[in-house]
Amino acid sequence: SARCLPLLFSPVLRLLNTAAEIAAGLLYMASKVYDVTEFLDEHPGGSKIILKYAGRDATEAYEPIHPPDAITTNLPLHKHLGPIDVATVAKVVKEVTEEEKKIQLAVAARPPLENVLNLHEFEIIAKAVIPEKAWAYYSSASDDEITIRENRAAYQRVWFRPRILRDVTTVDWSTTILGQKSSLPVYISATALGKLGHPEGEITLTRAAAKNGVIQMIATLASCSFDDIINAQSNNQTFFVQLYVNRDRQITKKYVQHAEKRGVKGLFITVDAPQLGRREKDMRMKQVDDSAGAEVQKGQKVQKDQGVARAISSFIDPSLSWKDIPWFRSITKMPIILKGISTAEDAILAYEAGVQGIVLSNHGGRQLDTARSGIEILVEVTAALKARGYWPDPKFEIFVDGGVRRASDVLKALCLGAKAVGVGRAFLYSFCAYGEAGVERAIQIFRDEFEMNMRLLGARTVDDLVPEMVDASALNQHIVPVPTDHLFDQTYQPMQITKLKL
Ligand code: 173
Repeated sequence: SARCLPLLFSPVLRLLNTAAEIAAGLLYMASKVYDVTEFLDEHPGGSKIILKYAGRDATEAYEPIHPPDAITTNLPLHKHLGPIDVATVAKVVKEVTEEEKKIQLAVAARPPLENVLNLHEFEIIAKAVIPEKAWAYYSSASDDEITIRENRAAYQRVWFRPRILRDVTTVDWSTTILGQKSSLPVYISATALGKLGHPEGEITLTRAAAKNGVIQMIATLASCSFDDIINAQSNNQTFFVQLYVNRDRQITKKYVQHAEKRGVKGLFITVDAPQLGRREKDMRMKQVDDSAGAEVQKGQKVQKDQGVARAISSFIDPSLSWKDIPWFRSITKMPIILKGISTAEDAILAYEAGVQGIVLSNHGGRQLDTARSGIEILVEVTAALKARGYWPDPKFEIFVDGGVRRASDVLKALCLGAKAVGVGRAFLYSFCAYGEAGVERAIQIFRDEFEMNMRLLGARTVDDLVPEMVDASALNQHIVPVPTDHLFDQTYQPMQITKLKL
């Protein structure tokens, strides 16, 4: 089993390093020693935490919050110093921090799960029970965070045109996504680093999804390893996988082919993140964490502006282009879906490239700020594809994500031509707040909302959801006043200005 330690006084290290280097940070993990001296300021979680464990066993602190391959992808091989006898390494005496005490109180103060009536509420509860750093990473969006707010506002510029007297005794919102059965026209979208917010991480999604016939998209940078998630499979549940394309295509090929071999039914290639957006809440948190500064780093030129996500994203290949699509087609038979399309022009190119679908998405507002919302893009995309005779085409599915908190949001997207909708943060917050049970509750809330809204809309099945059921004429007018979104406004955290040392 894994043991991980940053190292101060191990005999092995003393042979290999000067005292200064050792003080700077040698990590022991999985019974191995790593020299992380030069990595200190790149560390997404700040240097202080590494220095705290330097020279000691860091396994327990490290494992929950890092993707399984974080070390191998981020630390050059020559910094992997070798194996160590764990018995010779000092343990860190774990004291309960102020933050941990606060979290324990907040966990005890959570409302009973049945009191949670909507997906917004998971967010406010999650904020109270997860470390500040996790909240900063999950909740952050890029630049001025205009797009993340627009993702909510856009749904409010779409109004329903409900039909009546249609015998809605039974309504059925189940569907198929890429040919796979789904009990909801919603899939769990990829979000990274689930163990930052809950000790079990993304596997909570897996278990809840299995029990409820929901499809989970596994993130390349999930905290739980890909195989741990697949191994938890039950009820013959369906998985998709989200892919960040590595500069080293052999790594990507291996990952994709392994996913296919393990039965994954769709490859969602992220195409909107050649570089990660600036998420200042995430970056700010690291400033706070590093405010004491690492003595050994004084005077050194170091990159200080990396948040949690950016610091582990350097493997992502910014050279990815349309020319790569045939290669993906050649290495897998899984349906290929491009995740992060923002214009009709690119939707047409995607169709012509022969992929099986697209996700109209702005990456939860975390990439290009003031990029438009998926629901707005949907209208121009379906019109452009139709005009060329490309769509409707059962072999080309259009998905939307970003800002979805209600079944009514989903129904609007389906009316406008989406096959299904991705929900990322809302499910993430549901497991941060209550673990697996929270995810089940979130799914139950969706079911209740679908039942009511479909009855009121006069749609018995998803096939009844047509463009005539919505008025989307204001969707691309960005100055239309929208009704106050009270729940979102209460959960949304305004950004903060850096502190003056007065
Ligand atoms: O949005 C993200 O945070 C994200 O996609 C990501 C990318 C690289 C590393 C971690 C997360």
